[in-house]
Amino acid sequence: MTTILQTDKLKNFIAGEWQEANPTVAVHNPATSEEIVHVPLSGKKEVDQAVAAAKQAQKEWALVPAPQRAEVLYEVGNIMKERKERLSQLLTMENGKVLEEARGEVQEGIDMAFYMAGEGRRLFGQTTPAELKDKFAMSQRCPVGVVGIITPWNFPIAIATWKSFPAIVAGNAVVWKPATETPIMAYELAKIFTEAGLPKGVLNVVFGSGASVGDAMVHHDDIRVISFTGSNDTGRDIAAACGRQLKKVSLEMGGKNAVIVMEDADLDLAAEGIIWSAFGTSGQRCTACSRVIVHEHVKEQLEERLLVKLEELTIGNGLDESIKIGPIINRAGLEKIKKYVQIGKEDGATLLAGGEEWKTNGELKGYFFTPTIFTDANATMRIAREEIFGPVVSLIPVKDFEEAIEVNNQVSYGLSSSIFTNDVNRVFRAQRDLDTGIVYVNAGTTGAEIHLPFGGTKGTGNGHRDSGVQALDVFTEWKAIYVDYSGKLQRAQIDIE
Ligand code: UN1
Repeated sequence: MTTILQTDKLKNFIAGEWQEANPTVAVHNPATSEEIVHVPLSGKKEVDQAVAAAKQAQKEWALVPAPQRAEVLYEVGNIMKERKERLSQLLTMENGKVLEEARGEVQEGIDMAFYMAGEGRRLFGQTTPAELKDKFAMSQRCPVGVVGIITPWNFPIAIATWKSFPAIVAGNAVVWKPATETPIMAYELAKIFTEAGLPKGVLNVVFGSGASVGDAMVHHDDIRVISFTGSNDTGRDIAAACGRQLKKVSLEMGGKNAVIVMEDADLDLAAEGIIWSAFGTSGQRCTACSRVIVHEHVKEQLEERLLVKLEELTIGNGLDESIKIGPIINRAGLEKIKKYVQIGKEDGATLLAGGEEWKTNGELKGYFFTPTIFTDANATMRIAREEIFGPVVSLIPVKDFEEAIEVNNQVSYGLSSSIFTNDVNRVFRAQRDLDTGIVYVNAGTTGAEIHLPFGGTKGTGNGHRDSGVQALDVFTEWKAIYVDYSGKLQRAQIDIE
């Protein structure tokens, strides 16, 4: 590993310098349990240093014209393109997702670089008529200052780009806490930013746990925005702490996403969509399909098709191109999945396939779980309500379209949903009535594109969106500007003729 990474101990990136911090903890490849690098467990001291550096750098950065700020992002995109294969290999090593998916994730970051670089020449505000004569009115986006981003291990580079690129093009400086399970993508991205010419201090990376680094960021007076993707419990704590400080906070906290399969659907296509969105990334996506709401008339036909397609899923080390299903991130993740399978059985769902840890004959020492399908589940069961974050999907039979929509909307999350049908009227009713931030028609629940808003309703978030032009709303303040060129005092709402 040292040979590819050229280091066996990562350092924080503060004020443009690599700074050693202690103690450190080992990071393991989840497919092999092999130690790949050590990462610092920093604390408040390092956060304070990073925020001070960011605050200093942001003053200058905000004065750089946005199209020039964007030039750095174009360069970041170019370097990421050149290094796509290296980044993908490293991503598979630290996260476990199969190489094809790792390449897809890196591509998502490249797309975000060019998309947000384009914003350097937009960042549109509005001009609007003023209500008084000889008066001009406009609104403008302004940077907020120092922003804190906290990113998860399941998309360690894509989600980081969704947050850091809009923040940087808008003229903010960033303090970033990546997940300790997947620090290599942060290390690589910080190096790329440096080579692309980002001024020192505009991006700072502080490695460490949520309890120390994350907490220090959330409570730091000079961090004006927190953008977080991660667990629901942590997100709620962050929201409460930010609320007390009147700090802007953007949260994305997962889903309990469903594919609806109506009786008129193309069942082969539906089965393919379900398999990909339920078992891709071993189900460790916020957008993963974990419920299938199926019309009772086609339930058995769908089950048959799913079982056939399941046979094609090879499990193993994602670096091997023939593998379709990689490992679970760590022991705790695996234990959680096992626990939910047990709960599903106890609650009376029927186990159709999988349901157990995948044994590796001693060759691979990682954490693997077989793709698992429950059937005849109902909407009240815990496996149909709680986020499992693993390759487990539950079929819930329903009588009609109305019931399908109701079951979809019953959960406390609202990230993604999907419907397979060939009835155009149902398509339009579904896209109106599905209470999620993302809706797919005749496709699974994963695969969001970066130029559209990413996020959801209810327990998934707090109304903000990652990616898309909407991400700029998180990292900018609106300023309304009035210029009176009448040469006299004109009172709004009063001096109207
Ligand atoms: C996530 O799981 O948090 O839509 C992100 C998708 C990917 C991003 C997932 N483009 O599945």
